[in-house]
Amino acid sequence: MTNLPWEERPSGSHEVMWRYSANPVIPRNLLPDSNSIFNSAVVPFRDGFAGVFRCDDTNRRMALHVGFSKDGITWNIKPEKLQLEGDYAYDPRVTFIEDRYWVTWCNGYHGPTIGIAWTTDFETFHQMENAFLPYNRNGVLFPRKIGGKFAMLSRPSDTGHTAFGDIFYSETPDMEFWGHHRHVMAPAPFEVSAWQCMKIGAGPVPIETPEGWLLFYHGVLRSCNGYVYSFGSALLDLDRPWEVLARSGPYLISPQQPYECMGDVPNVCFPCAALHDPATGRVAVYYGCADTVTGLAFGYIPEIVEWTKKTSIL
Ligand code: BMA
Repeated sequence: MTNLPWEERPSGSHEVMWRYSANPVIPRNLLPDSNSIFNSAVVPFRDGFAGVFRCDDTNRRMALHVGFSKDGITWNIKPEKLQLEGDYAYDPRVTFIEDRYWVTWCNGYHGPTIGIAWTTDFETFHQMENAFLPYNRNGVLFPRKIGGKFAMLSRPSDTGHTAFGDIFYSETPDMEFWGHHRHVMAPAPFEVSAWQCMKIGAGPVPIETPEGWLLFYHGVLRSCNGYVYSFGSALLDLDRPWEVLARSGPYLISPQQPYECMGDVPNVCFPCAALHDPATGRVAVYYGCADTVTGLAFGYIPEIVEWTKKTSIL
């Protein structure tokens, strides 16, 4: 994929990942009645990109909307929400596996759990059964079968603003019956890596590299002023992804810019999607900023992999 949104590392910068200079790329009021558009997922589609966006409306109802873009930066988001079974829908991820696009999201069914649907055209969506019992969030599919099964990372939680959370792995032969649950990662000890010491959750669809699955994940610190969401990276074993090979001690991106520090929920950087170009190693990560707008950050996969190993806290 050569047409991914991209900007080179600013001269003089030593950051492993850097922000797009024109962030945020999606304003909160792109739709006539949107309060905020953030924590959203995009994939290559036809000669451009398609996405499933978290749009909270001005009733503050959470729903998913489809959008299309030629360049990954300027988006045409449909004003109609996706019709899905569930009390609410938020924090989508989209994965292409074999012959179709799979959407996972946090679906309201007696509390949050993981909804699943597939589409081939981003017009018609076929909703499956929820993957798990409530309560769960951050369901993220791998982009191919592993050991002959579809595989998902998720984060069991509670009904509220969960003050705990580990990442688990589950698999299924048919996208309906899930099992073989494995523990992947717990929050880090406070004195080792505090940005990820309260809870963690998978972000974008993992990226396959020769060194393992590159996983961007968010981590939460509880400060005296509330939760702070940053993101870092881990490498998971290609065949046994519940085995963590490396895990960054420092964060890659933490809330520092005004649009990340100010908004409906201050101090949140929450990644849900990544576009990458295997030939050049470039990666563009879409992340929700302050639960209000959507931003982009860039990096080179080989550099991020090396940095993850070099800074690993394992
Ligand atoms: C999490 C989810 C995310 C949100 C984050 C920060 O629990 O609700 O959608 O971005 O909190 O508010």
